[in-house]
Parts: sequence; structure tokens; C-alpha cells
Amino acid sequence: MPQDLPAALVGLQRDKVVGLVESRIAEGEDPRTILDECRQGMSLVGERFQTGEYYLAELLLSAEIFKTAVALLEPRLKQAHSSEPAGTVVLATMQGDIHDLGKNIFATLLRAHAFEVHDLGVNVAPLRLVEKVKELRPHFVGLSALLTTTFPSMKQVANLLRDAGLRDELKLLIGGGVTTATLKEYVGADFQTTDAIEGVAYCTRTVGERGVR
Ligand code: B12
Repeated sequence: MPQDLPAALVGLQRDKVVGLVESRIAEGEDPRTILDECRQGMSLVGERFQTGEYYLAELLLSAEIFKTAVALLEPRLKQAHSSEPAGTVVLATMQGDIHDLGKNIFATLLRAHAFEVHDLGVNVAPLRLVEKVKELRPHFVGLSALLTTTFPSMKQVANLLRDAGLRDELKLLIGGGVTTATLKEYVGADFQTTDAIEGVAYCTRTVGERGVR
């Protein structure tokens, strides 16, 4: 049986989700734990969608409730750390994919850690992304994916970066619910995660300990 918060989210009970998030913040609970439970709720929504119990309308509603919860959590997530070393990050959700809740959380947390984030948005073509990398020369490129159909585009980005001679001067991160260690190998990325906080920790570690370049 799911915990209260994931259960309220999969039950699409907006008021209950808001109430639980607010009371747990007030009790001083780690915002990352609360965020993780919201994400579990979204996975349950996905399962119901897959089995045909939920339709697109429910996916959309769950996304709205999730956004409300994140808006409540954001000020607390930002407070977590503040004076880490900064770098530049180009972020995008890949071509054909419009999921952006996870990418936006990653962007928010990076900014909270003093990183300069250039978020290119959703449905971004590999060529457009690489043009932006040529222009900005970031320390990190982060690709977000929630659809398995985007995997070839991710690999294409890695290949285009290599062909342009840019691959060795940056770290390539991939993230999002469908990404795995196997995908990391296929793409040739430096880092993979389904947890934005781990992604931020990788960036701060890489910049702080030995520099990216
Ligand atoms: C909400 C949702 C939607 C919303 C998206 C709203 C939005 N603005 O993003 C809407 C309704 C638009 C939607 C549409 C569709 N969806 Co949808 N959706 C979901 C759902 C329920 C939740 C996704 C989510 O936001 N999770 C919460 C976030 C916070 O988690 P996250 O993305 O993993 O992000 C975290 C980390 O991964 C990390 N992170 C994310 N990106 C990055 C990037 C980097 C670099 C790093 C370091 C970290 C990082 O940070 C976050 C916090 O830790 C999932 C179910 C699931 N299991 O995920 C299905 C799901 C992703 N959708 C699915 C499908 C099929 C669709 C549709 C094709 C449905 C349709 N028939 O039209 C369309 C696709 C439209 C398109 N072209 O993109 C499938 C994908 C199947 C697959 N394997 O490819 C899923 C898995 C549902 C399912 N089980 O069938 N969807």
C-alpha cells in the first residue's frame, strides 16, 4: 500500500497533496524526501496510464498537482546549500518529448547552487542543441527524457558533439524516468540519474574537485 503522499497524488486529490506537503514542510522534514514521494506518486500515475485505468486527462491533472507541490517545496530545496562552485549548463528535453517537470526541477536546483542554466525547453532537435553548445561552451550538457523514442536523439547529440570537437571539453549528463545505466553506455554519456539532486551533486563535485576542463 503506497504511503499517504504518493497515494494522494495517484488519487488526484489536490487538496490532500497540498495539505500533506505543507504540514510536512512545517514539521521540518527534508524537502528532498517529500519531493521523492511526489515522484513516486507520479510513477503510480504512469502505471495506471499503462494499464488503461487512467487517460491523458489524468496524466495532465497529475502534472498540475505535482507542479503545485513543487512550487511549495522549491523555496526549501533552494535553501539546502548556497555557496557551491558554479559552472554553466545547457539543458533540454529531447526532440519528440514534451515532458518537462523533472528537467525544470533539475534547472531550479542547479540555479539554487549558483549554476548558470540555459534551458532550451522541450522537443529540442540535436542540431539546435549542438549549435547552442558551440555558442555557449558550457561545462555541462544535460539531456532529459521520459520517452524511450528519444534515445537515438541523445546518441546523436553525443555524436554531433564529438564531430564538432566539443565532447571532451564538457560533461554530458542524461536524466529522466526512462534513463538507465545501459542507456548511458549506449549514448556515451558521462553521468546518468533519475534523481535531480544526484545530478546537482555530480555537477558541484566535478566543478569543485578537479574542474571540468
Ligand atoms: C506527467 C506525465 C505526462 C504529462 C507531462 C507534463 C509535463 N509538463 O511534463 C503529459 C500529460 C503532457 C504527458 C504526455 C505523454 N506521456 Co507522459 N507521463 C507523465 C508521468 C505520469 C510522470 C512524468 C513526470 O513528470 N514525473 C515526475 C518527474 C519529477 O520525474 P522525472 O521526469 O523522472 O524527473 C526526475 C529525475 O529523473 C530528474 N531528471 C529529469 N530530467 C533530468 C535531466 C538531467 C540531465 C538530470 C541530471 C536529471 C533529470 O529530475 C527529476 C527529479 O528528481 C509519466 C509516468 C512515469 N513513470 O514517469 C508518464 C510517461 C513518461 N508518459 C508516457 C507517455 C506514453 C506519454 C504520451 C505519449 C501519452 C500519449 N498517448 O499522448 C504523451 C507524450 C507527449 C510527448 N510527445 O512528449 C509514458 C512513456 C513510456 C515510454 N517508455 O516511453 C510514461 C512512462 C507513462 C507510462 N507508464 O506509460 N505525460
